[in-house]
This record gives sequence, structure tokens and C-alpha cells, in this order.
Amino acid sequence: MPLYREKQLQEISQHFQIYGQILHAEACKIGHINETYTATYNQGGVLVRYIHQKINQTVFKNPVAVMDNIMRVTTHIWGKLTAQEVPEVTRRVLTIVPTRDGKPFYQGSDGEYWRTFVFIEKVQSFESVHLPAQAYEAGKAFGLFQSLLSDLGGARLHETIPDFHNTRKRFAALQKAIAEDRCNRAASAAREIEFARKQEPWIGLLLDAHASGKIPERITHNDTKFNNVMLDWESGHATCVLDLDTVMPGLVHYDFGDMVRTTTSPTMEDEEDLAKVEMQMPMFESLARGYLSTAGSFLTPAEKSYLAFSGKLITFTIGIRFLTDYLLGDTYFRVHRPHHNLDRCRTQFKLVQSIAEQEEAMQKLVDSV
Ligand code: GN1
Ligand code: MG
Repeated sequence: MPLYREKQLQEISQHFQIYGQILHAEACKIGHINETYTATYNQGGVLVRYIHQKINQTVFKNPVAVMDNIMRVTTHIWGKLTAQEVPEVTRRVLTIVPTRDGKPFYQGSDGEYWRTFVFIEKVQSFESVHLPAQAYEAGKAFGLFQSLLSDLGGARLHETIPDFHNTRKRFAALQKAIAEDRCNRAASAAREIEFARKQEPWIGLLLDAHASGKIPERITHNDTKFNNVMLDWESGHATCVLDLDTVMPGLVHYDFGDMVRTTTSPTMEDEEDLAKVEMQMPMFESLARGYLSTAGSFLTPAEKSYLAFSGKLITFTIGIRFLTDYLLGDTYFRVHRPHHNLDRCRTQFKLVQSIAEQEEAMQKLVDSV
């Protein structure tokens, strides 16, 4: 990490209510949006770690609202788990470290927003799933998350990114990017553009089902990719879910769909060898069983009937977001190589195809659980 960053983190760390001195910090490469650092502190001879994170304001226009949601959600979950006498509650929900003036964030003189979390030790996350048991754990953890928030009182949570999973609007944004073709990249993505256009007939199905009152709004995580689940080193069980920036009102399908996207194919999100990308039924079965073990009690039959479809829809939605960003010149998702967003889009579209081929069988399986 460059020296100026170390210096900046030293300065930022002083604003949080942390005992001891910061020794060093490492940049964490996971995640496409925020800037994250793991910092080690010397607390009277004992080394303790914290997470410092800079909120990406291009993506999150209202960081105060983001932190307000996160405080409410984590406080609520902590209260419920504590009342249930669940052991080691601070490993099961994120703990925000307040600033010295009692706020959940620190705003620097440059206008940037920083926040700090307690680092959860002896857990790890993975970019892809190796075992069905891991898919089960992911489903169970996010189902529990939704279930714990199903009775959150007070005002509706802030929509930290309006229309985040609105596939119709995402599709319109893609159409616009194609028409403008600012970076002269449309020709290199001709096949993907054609594939995207062909899917248009079904992209509004969930939005319509919600508009007609068939499926309800709930509180959802909205970014349930597998690397946002922390698994205990020893037991392999999920302890906690991360990345709460997009917790807001949504449909349960946004969460389940993104889990299908990130737990059922053995590959990473940017796998270039498309032959390896496929929806594997044993993974899906475990995912669905895990999810329904915690969310099954509150889901309505109508909600359940769209679970397999949601996998296809959300994978497609993220695919067109990658494609749009590629056409716009990679301004949203952090990229690590040329055409990275196009590669990510191709992987998603291959998975969409694989899900479409097995959609009926997937839904049958959900119905049988
Ligand atoms: C972004 O930052 P990260 O990697 O958790 C994105 C998600 C996408 C995901 C694709 C706020 O999440 O919506 O599904 O990349 N988050 C935001 O990997 O746009
Ligand atoms: Mg995220």
C-alpha cells in the first residue's frame, strides 16, 4: 500500500473510538465498489483488527442514509439474537465503531465518508462455491437475515440506490448506452447485445407481479453474492453476512436470484472459459434447502413460485449492468484488465442460458422442499 494511504489511514483512525495505536493496514481487494482496509491495532500489547472503509459516493449518493439504514438493521438484528441468547452475537452481525463525536461515520475535509467495523476473526469468504454445503450456508444465512428483519419497525428504510434491481430501467440504460456508443465498443459486444435484446419479453415479470399486488415488498439485502457470506474457519458454517450498503426495501427474489447467480456455477464471476459456466443442480438444491430452512416460514406461495425464475432474472440484470458499464467505459465497476466488464457480462449470459434450460426442474425442486 502506498505511504500516503498509510498516512491517511493513520489520520482517519484517530477519529474513531478505538483504543490503542494503528500499526499497519492492508488494502482488501474484494468488492467492486468501496475501498476497504484491514487495520491492525496495538491495544496494550494485544493485536486487534478493524475494518476501515471509504464509501464510494459515485455509487452511494447519500452516505448518511446508507449508514442510517445500517445502524438500524444491525441494531435490530443484534437485539433479536441477544434476546434469543444466540452465542457470540458479535460474530453474527456487523458491529459499527462510532467516531469520537458519536457518529457512525467520519467525513474528512476532502468530503469523503469513512466508517469502521469490528473485524470478525477466524472466518473467510470465497469467490466461488466448492461444496453444496457452502451453498446451503449462504441460503440459510441470507434467509435468516431477511427473516430477522421482517419485523423491523419504524419508517421505511432509505432506498440507497433507487431502482437498483429494476430490470426494465437497467435495460433502458443499456439501450441508451448502445445508441450512444460513446467508446466505440458496441461492435465488439454485438453478440452480447443481441442476446440481451432477445430476453426483453420476460424482464418485467417480477415488477408486474409486485405492481399487481401478487408479491410483497420486504426488507432485503440486495447484494447477496457468495463472497458477502463469512464462513467459520473451523466449522464451515456461515457466521455473518457483510456489505449492508444496499439493505433496503425490495423483493425476496433479488436476494435469492443473486445467490443462484453466485453459488450454483463452479466458476468465478469473470470466468473466461464459458464451457465451465453452468447452473449445477446439486448446488441449487442445497441453496434452496438452506434458504427455505430460514425464509420458508414467512414466504408466500406466490413468492416461492418465482424463486427459480429470479435466478435467471438477477443473473441477466447483473449481466446487462456489466455490459452497460463496458459500453460506457468502465466507470462503475472496478476493472482489473481490458474488457473485464465484457468478460463478466459473457459469464452472466452463459449462466442465464444454463438456468433457462433447467428452470422448470429448478422450480419443481423448490416446490418439493
Ligand atoms: C457490486 O461491491 P460488490 O462487489 O459487493 C454491485 C452488485 C453487483 C456486484 C457484481 C452497489 O457489488 O450489485 O451484483 O458488484 N454493488 C453495487 O459482482 O452496485
Ligand atoms: Mg456490494
